[in-house]
Amino acid sequence: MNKTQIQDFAKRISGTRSGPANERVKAVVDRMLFDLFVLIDEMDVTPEEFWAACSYVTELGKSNEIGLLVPGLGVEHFLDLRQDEKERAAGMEGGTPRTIEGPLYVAGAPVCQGEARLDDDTDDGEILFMDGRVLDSRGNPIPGAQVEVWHANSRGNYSYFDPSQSAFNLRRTIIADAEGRYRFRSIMPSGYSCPPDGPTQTLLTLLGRHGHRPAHIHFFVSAPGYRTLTTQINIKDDPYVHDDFAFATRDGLIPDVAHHTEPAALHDMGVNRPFATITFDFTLPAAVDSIPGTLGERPRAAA
Ligand code: MBD
Ligand code: FE
Repeated sequence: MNKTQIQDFAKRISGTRSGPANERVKAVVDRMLFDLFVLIDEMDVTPEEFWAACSYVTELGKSNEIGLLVPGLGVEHFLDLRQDEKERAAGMEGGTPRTIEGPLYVAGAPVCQGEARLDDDTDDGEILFMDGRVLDSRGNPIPGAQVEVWHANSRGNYSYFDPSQSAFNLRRTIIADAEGRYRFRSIMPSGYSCPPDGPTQTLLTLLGRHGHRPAHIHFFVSAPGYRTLTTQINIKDDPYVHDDFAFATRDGLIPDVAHHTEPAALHDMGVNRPFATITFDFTLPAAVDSIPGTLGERPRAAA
């Protein structure tokens, strides 16, 4: 089609109104429709293809997988890149890199002081001890900082979404001690894979892609006066550590993992099987007026 024909029709749609509008929504939808018309035209999308795409979106919503396809297509990481850029422009310096939240956070996990045990003692995965400090950008500890942590079990599944796990298994909020220190005992997570029969994996397969994430642990780290950090660490030995379907791996988020088997080490930690340790410090940039310092709003599960 000729471009003016597309433009004219798009203009007719955007010019149609019979009452007050939300101007922001209207501007985005007007633009989206024009871009969609151009795409359909230039790529010669057939009606069959178009209606198949509509069925796909319906299925995606019904399966509650929108939050899974968004990271899978790199859109959630793209939002991170834009947020990084905004913060750079506002002069917000340094700090632990952010990376995506993903769709599996659940609000309301038990709050613990200084340390926590995350697992309910039913998972025979490798025992994991993780510790570290929450620091400001000068390297000073932030006492009382809040470290929310959540991760998958040794089969790659998250409590709440996996009803076979106990409530808030592998989810806690830890309040850092007077030295800004947090520590927890848990079990080593496994990587996550998209449901093999779900719409996200269906599209990934059509794109010639897998739907696997490396093993990882999620965090929200916050303290008054600092910008809330959403991040994850990745488990170094995982074969997918640099091949994440959600594009969330970043430099600075792959700490060393030490594996301990010596009887004396087991004795010291009060455990009866080999364990791993990870030490990781979080650095929070100071809040600035022009950038929201708290967690951005999005739909989140709450138990
Ligand atoms: C996850 O565990 C996750 O963190 C993301 C981003 C997507 C799917 C599963
Ligand atoms: Fe995850």
